[in-house]
Amino acid sequence: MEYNYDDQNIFAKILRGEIPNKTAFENDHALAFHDINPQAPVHVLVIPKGPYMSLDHFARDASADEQVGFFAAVAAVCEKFDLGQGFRGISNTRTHGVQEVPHYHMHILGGRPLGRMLD
Ligand code: IU
Repeated sequence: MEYNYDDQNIFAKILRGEIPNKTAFENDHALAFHDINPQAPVHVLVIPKGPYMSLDHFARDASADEQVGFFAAVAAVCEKFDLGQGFRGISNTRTHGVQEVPHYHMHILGGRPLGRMLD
């Protein structure tokens, strides 16, 4: 699926430093920051620095270095917030997935038992 990345989305502005964020971790290819409306004791969003709208676009179009950097950031967040008892990684995608911000992000939720998620 082709797509037009909107560089005015809120996470693009965060990446450019135009809007502040509460950074949890950063490397060359990814930024992790605390969600402004946390749904769990730990609720961090991990985003790639490149212009990818969704999980499938990132998986298809990002370079190996970008993908490794992104997942290194996911691992660093899990380590930093002591998520050894478990967590949930979610990437809401487009309309059916109720994605609100059109820049790929993975929610990392943890710090308490999360229950089943079926919807
Ligand atoms: P999405 O449905 O997966 O696209 O959810 C977007 C998330 O981004 C949601 O949990 C918001 O609370 C969060 N967020 C944020 O952390 N900072 C912002 O400035 C905005 C949204 I707008």
